[in-house]
Amino acid sequence: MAYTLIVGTRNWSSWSLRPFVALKATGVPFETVDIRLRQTDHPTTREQIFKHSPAGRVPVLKIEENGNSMTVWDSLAICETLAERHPEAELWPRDAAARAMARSYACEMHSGFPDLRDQLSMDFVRKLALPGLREDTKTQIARILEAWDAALTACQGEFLFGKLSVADCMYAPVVSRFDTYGIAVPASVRAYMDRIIALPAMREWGLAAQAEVEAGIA
Ligand SMILES: N[C@@H](CCC(=O)N[C@@H](CS)C(=O)NCC(=O)O)C(=O)O
Repeated sequence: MAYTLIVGTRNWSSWSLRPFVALKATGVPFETVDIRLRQTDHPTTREQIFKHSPAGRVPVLKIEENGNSMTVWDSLAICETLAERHPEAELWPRDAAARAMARSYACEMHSGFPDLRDQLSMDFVRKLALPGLREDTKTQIARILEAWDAALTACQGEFLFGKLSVADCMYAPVVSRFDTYGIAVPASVRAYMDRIIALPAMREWGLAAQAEVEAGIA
């Protein structure tokens, strides 16, 4: 069995970061293929991504197994597939009620917060000035802080649902964004953010993102 994760420019690709953190949590070795986003010269970003996925977006996970090749695209589909294939990693909580809640958190992130994404785009290694926020962006930030606080208070664990789960993976880029733009957060949330930032997967991602910045491609 061999995994290859196709990711976008590390400094920017918030969607790619999610399954990277999940894949690291499984402990299974994997290769990465980096595709430069926002590349308009030949070959364009789109052309490169289409070599790997019919959806034309990263992340993409390729699984080679028993002579067969399988392609999974979309961050949440990849995280779900990893959770199913590696139950020992407990990427979803064991308890059914907690699992339903963690799924709600992951899906709320996956399908929501458009203004936050638009105004506070991920720039993994930089610290940037907070732009003037729209009311919708402020509401979305408040909702995320409320959701994190509720889960951390209920579970009293290191991560949203105790052990690192897909919910944390889905929110890892939001942690990075809050850090980049210096969003004011309560102490309990700050401690949670620091634990996410300290994950080896985040550090490894950060080194690759830093290299991109130094190379002038991000
Ligand atoms: N909902 C998708 C979104 C994926 C997505 O939008 N990826 C961006 C990069 S972060 C992309 O591939 N953009 C293609 C491009 O820039 O041409 C997911 O969860 O994976």
